[in-house]
Amino acid sequence: MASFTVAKRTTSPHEGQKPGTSGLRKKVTEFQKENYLHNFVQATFFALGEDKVKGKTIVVSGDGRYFSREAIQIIIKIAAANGVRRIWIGQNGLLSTPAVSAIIRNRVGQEGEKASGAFILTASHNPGGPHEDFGIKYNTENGGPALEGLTNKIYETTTTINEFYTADGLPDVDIAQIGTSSFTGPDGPFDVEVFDSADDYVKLMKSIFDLSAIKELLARPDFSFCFDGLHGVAGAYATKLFVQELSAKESSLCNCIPKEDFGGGHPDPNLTYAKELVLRMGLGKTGPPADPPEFGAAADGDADRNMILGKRFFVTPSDSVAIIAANAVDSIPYFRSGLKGVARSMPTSAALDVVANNLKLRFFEVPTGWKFFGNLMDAGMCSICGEESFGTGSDHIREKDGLWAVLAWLSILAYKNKDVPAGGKLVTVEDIVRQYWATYGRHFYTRYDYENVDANAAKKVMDHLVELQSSIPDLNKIVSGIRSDVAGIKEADEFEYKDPVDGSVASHQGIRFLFQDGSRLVFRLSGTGSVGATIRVYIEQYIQDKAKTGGDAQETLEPLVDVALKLCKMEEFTKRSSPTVIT
Ligand code: G16
Repeated sequence: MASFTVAKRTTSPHEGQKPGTSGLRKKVTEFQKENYLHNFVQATFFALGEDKVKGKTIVVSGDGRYFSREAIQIIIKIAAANGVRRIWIGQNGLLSTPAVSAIIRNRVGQEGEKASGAFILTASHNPGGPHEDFGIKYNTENGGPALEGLTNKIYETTTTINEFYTADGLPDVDIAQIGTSSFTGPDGPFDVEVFDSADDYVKLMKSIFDLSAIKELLARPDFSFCFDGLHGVAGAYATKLFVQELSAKESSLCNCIPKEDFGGGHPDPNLTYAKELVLRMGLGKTGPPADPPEFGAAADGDADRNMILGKRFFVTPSDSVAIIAANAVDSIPYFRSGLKGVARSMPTSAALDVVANNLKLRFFEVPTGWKFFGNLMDAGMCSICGEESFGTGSDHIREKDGLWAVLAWLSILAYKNKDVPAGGKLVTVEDIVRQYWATYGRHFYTRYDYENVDANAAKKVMDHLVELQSSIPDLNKIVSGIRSDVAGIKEADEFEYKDPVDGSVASHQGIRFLFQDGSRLVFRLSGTGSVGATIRVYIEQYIQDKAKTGGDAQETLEPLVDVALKLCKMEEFTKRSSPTVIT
């Protein structure tokens, strides 16, 4: 058995290691700088403290993007030198973000051990490759991303770090082979265990959903299904889940081989980047194919985001979470005894609020960032939550979950069609959404992203918006000068959240303009980009009149979009005449 010694290496701080909305995301070239990753990993161990590190089991894996393999070996050595007892790794270093959360919460090792945390190696939906993005984040005992108390401590430590520990004599571990590699160090034994990436996760999905009902749906001659893995880590789960468990045809999967550069694509499941799926579902600009599938879905690089499509039909993420919440108790065995509550992030449309109000459910509005749902779930206050940024999930884990969302929608479709005989009229995704709008009203919604904007220009936009809020009458004069066909503003603020469980306060979480008719404009800076600043503008209008819920979203929202862009002086400050992405 190979043995290692602990070496102390001197280092100096790297600037800018402050974790964003979900971890530290930078260009690969930044991570390749001398000791860049080492500093961050050691700072995390210092911030956690010895009692959360020594003798513990830690998961290390991710979406398999470029630089992951080198990063895993570096982390193994630093972990060993810091006294970690055991590292758990998915085969080839692949584990989706939701699977990591499930493993922390549920996996029990051969000696009865459980993981105390995880380094997840991903930059999520950002592209991968030598000149693209890499990322790392730490998840804690509850399976969720570290809260701000810990990430701030990690960041502070990175600003003063002057040494890290590494295991000298520890060879690189073969992460392609399932099995355990054992070593000895000054603290005793150290093991690296490599296991199948999908087993734990598939087991969890089987305990949540009625897979036989979904299997029956997929077997119907009038139903067809396709899933696009965008060459992210979802591919490591899709064949097992959809083909082996649910008997879907292999041809229903596309881009399901995980690649370190995501096949050169942008692994972001939205109408702009999931091009192949969008065309296949008949939503492309080049004209619909002969007969698109009834249901299509995609997940992002680390498989925590999802996009749901029907035949020639897009389901907005804000509607998706509201529809799942409205149908969960009937369609998904896990929720059979009722929902504890529901939650959404602040910029997500208020569709979920209407469902919560109708079903008399507890409701919470949190800042952007999945970590903010964790305390609510741990306290048994929330079952289902979602975000406009293509994230949906439940308290089965503490991350959003792309494949869970796909199974949730298939469960709803299976339930709605359970009494529809072969040859009868299939209830489609579009039928479900239109029925939902007819019952609850529709929140027309769009988001404009201005990516890689000069950071000073972005600051000017935000400062200007903060200033505008000081007088509502003055604000309304400006608004009516821009468009006379929009309602007046009744309230404006900078969103602040007080966590009802631990009382912590998160301030400056975006600027909101709330209109008399329930419309909303929200402006915030993204916390997930790796270069410059990204300004996000969220535009929403609620229409209850059944006769009007079927309209085109961009057309309906045009007056509010006009107000939003002129109000913030987007073009004047940023010199951008149009957004990079519209979702
Ligand atoms: C992360 C967070 C989400 C957030 C999203 C976008 O997702 O977990 O909660 O909504 O970023 O954040 P921002 O608007 O700050 O860019 P992911 O999928 O990137 O890990």
